[in-house]
Amino acid sequence: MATPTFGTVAPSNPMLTAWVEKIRALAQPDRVFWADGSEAEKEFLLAEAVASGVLTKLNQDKLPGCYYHRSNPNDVARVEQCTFICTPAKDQAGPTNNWATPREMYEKLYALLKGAMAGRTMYVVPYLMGPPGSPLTKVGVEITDSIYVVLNMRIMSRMGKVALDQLGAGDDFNRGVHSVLDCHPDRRFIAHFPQDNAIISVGSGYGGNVLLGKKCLALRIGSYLGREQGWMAEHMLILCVESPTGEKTYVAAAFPSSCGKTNFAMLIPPAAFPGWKITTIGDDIAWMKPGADGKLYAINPEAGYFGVAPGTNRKSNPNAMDTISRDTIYTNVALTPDGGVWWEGHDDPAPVECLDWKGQPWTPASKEKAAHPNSRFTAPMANNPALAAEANDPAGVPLSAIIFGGRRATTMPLIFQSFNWIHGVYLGATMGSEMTAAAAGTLGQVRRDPMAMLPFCGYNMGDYLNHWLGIRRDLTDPPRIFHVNWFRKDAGDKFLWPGFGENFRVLKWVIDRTRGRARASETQIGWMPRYSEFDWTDMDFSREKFAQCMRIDAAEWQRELISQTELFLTLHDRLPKELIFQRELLISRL
Ligand code: GTP
Ligand code: SPV
Ligand code: MN
Repeated sequence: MATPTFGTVAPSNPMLTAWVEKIRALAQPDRVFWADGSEAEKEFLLAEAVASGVLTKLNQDKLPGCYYHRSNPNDVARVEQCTFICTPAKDQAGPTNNWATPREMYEKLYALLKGAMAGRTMYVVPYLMGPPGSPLTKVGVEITDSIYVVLNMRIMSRMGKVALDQLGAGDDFNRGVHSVLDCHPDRRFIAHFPQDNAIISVGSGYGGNVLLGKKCLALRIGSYLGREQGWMAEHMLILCVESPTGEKTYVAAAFPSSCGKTNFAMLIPPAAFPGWKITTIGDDIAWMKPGADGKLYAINPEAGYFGVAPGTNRKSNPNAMDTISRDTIYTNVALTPDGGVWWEGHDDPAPVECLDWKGQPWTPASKEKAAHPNSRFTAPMANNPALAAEANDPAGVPLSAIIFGGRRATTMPLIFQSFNWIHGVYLGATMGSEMTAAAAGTLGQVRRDPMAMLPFCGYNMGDYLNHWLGIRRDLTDPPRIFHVNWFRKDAGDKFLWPGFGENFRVLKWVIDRTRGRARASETQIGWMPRYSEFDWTDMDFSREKFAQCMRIDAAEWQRELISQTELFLTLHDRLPKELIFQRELLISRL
């Protein structure tokens, strides 16, 4: 029997093959591999990745179809300082992005790519962001010299033939080029060329830097295209709340990186709410567009989850634990002697001995963490027991609510509702959050992260906020906007709110508000629930504790308003007047 050969069939689209030939001639790989997304190809690539040491096969009895990867220790998170928006004029990228001219950046990166793939295979990965057939869906093609990227892209996107079919003979696809080069921080650039619908990423092998469909296309390029074409690309989960009578309410929520989107999207209501169910449409990205009926419709452009491992366990997120029990790639977690995985906050007790994320022997006595705080799993969304049928619906889902929320030890109450759309946009625009391990930088420091999009907005942030206000014109039934904070702490540095599944009590008030059946009191900062408006069945949470979670502290708000000044000054020349007025109104109310 002839040995099957993989990756040898080039597609017939001449625009695509001409571009691939241009990159091949530049990067000089030993061979070109055309990915078709088939199961047989997956097995072939997995075997190759194991043979070359990129992946380790995990214990297949415990974790069928699961593999393990360690990244270079210098390459464990997104790198905002190396991320560029390349436009002819600086003010197109705006004050919150690193900027270079396209000409300058192409020149620099083509020089780095010259001969860079010698001795390597160049993979060509066609993919869809969005369900096949959706008017919002986009085609991308990623050229990469990383087999790890190919295997992750086939989980995170609809990859291979399905994308070539949608592209047909057309030229409308995102052109992405990725090379790990020598994985040196000095030669690490994530460059976006919005006007060319193109991306070049070099010098990294990690997640958001290299899975180009995700943050690069679906958010940075997507947000740019969305403004031109009348839609929005947002760093949001999408979920469906189903009541015992089968009533469905769709909610999107923007929390900054590592602030709870995956957990909220997979939430299981407490036992005290029989018949209530939450299903997941997406856990990280939403593409949203006003529909003909004046509602805001959202799709999840992704097909998988690239989720934070630490803290994920049977109690905090059972659906995630089921999702990652098979067909999953684990990156930078700890490897146990029996071919299993472990991380801080796993259900299993710390292993007596294991290898940490750097491959070093680790015991519970070790001072370092066994798993990197930004260690991740890549898993197909089809594995999620709570996957919503709507996740594959080309029409998307009509949103009733949008929730903003950051990681705030102080100031921000558990929940409040904006007075209206403009006030809601102000809440999103001024959102603050403590920095997490998802990006290289200072942990714990509060920074302004408008709509959780600070690292992901592909154009001028002032124009972006104007776009948010402008979208309202196409909505006769806009989603109501809310603000949450699961992370407020007491004087002893303990979280005041238990979070996770108990967040359902907050979510229930949100959806009841959108349906006009929950009460609220008007406060200086927005509409807030009283203690009695929450259903506390089976939860021991006193009036006093709730008051602590909801407290509006004058001194804290004074500091909050002062710290917003910095953002407003940064954005001053394009900041919408509406937001300045909202701030003035808030000051006068306080
Ligand atoms: P990205 O994938 O980086 O965009 O992050 P994400 O927003 O999806 O964050 P994720 O749900 O993975 O949560 C990140 C961390 O926050 C994990 O360590 C969780 O355990 C923790 N977390 C999530 N929800 C809650 C909550 O309600 N309360 C508390 N205290 N921690 C939470
Ligand atoms: C985030 O940082 O918001 C992520 C992980 O979702 S990454 O894909 O690495 O950007
Ligand atoms: Mn994210």
